[in-house]
Amino acid sequence: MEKNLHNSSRRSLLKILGVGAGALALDHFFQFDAFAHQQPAAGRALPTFTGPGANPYWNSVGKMATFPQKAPMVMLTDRPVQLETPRNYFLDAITPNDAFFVRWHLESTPNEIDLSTWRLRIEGNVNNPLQLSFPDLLRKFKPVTFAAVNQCSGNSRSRFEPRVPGGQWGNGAMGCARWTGVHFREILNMAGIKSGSVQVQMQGLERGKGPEGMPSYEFKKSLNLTDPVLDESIVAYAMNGEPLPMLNGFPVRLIVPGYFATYWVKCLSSVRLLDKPDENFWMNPGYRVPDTPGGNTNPADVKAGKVKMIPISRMPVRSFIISPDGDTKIPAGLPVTVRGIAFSGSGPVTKVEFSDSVRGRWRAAKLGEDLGPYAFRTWEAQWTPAGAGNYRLAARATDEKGNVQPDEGVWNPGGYLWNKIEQQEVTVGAAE
Ligand SMILES: Nc1nc2c(c(=O)[nH]1)N[C@H]1C(S)=C(S)[C@@H](COP(=O)(O)O)O[C@H]1N2
Ligand SMILES: [Mo]
Repeated sequence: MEKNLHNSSRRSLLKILGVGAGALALDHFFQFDAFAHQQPAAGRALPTFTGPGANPYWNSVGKMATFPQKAPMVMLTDRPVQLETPRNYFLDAITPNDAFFVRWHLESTPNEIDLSTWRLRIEGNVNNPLQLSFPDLLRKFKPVTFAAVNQCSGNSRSRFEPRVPGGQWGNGAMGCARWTGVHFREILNMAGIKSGSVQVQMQGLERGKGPEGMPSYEFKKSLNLTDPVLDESIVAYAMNGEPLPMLNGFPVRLIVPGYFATYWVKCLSSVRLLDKPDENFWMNPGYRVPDTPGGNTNPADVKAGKVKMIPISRMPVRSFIISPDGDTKIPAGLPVTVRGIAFSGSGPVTKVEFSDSVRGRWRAAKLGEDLGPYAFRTWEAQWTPAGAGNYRLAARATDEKGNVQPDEGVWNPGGYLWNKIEQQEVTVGAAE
């Protein structure tokens, strides 16, 4: 799954990044009206299938907006910036940088970074605290590259019934890129972890509103030092062979393959070894899921205080139909190629099945190129609608561990872990 970045592209990265080109002005773009609070019909979840017509609800309900280094994207909020990737980009397994979704929690996100003074600090319970410069990261460690899906814990939250608070994402709070960087473990080893350390904490550069010391003033996430995912995690300085867009965490972010994006700390600036578990807001109560099968519970049990909550970790298996998207009528009797993607946080997708009706039989779809166990896997299925009418197309993925997408939606108070089988309604017309 790993391969060295070619020396030439490393050199050009050094060149691009070494001369202070990291100073990217984000503050000179026009402001948007406050649609920050726009939500679909109060109290009603969006449908769990996407239908034909101009507003098929695959994405969230928002206006298109163009931010620096970004193509037009569906905007949820502008402060902090939250942008969803439009559906059509998922026809490919790799999501382009300029269309990769954006999610920040705090308002004051960095607009520019001066790489000549920027340092990555490794501190806390270590023998040898480090301050690594950007060239240090490129020169002192062996680069590795792999593709992995970054998905927000709250992707598809707008489907939750009953509705839960939080960004009402459609399905576009996810993306897959080829990440290049250095093994997190190598950096930790260089600093020398002192005995008695239990977790490693990652902190981003941005700050929140209000006084220092407020629970959410800084964005900090931690992983257990015993978690095997640390051996696969990298500090990435390139995304699809280019510097990370500022909004996606320039100059470096953590990549935690298989885990939800909340741990993929952007604009990573401090790595801190802790001798006790991190209880900061973003670890507790933030980003917790019920300690139940599939993270499923119900409002009554939560209210009764019966539900034990644990930190979110791996992404469940999912698949999506990307085309047809329901917008155009399909002629009866002619073959259509149904296309989509699938992925899982627990190793490779082994099977995608396709069906053309809710009670219909599942049949195997053809899997596309394998870009590694944590990447999107494209799939396609040939389908010839027999006659005119409305059809509900569905896709269902299975991963190597035998996990398969459920028929019913999950419910938990954070609006996390949605992976119900997706349906796409299409209209088939008589061929004229
Ligand atoms: N510094 C920092 N890193 C962060 C966050 C943040 O608010 N600040 N949000 C996390 C969450 S919850 C998500 S979904 C992803 C979004 O990554 P993206 O904006 O590159 O798509 O970043 C993660 N890393
Ligand atoms: Mo997220």
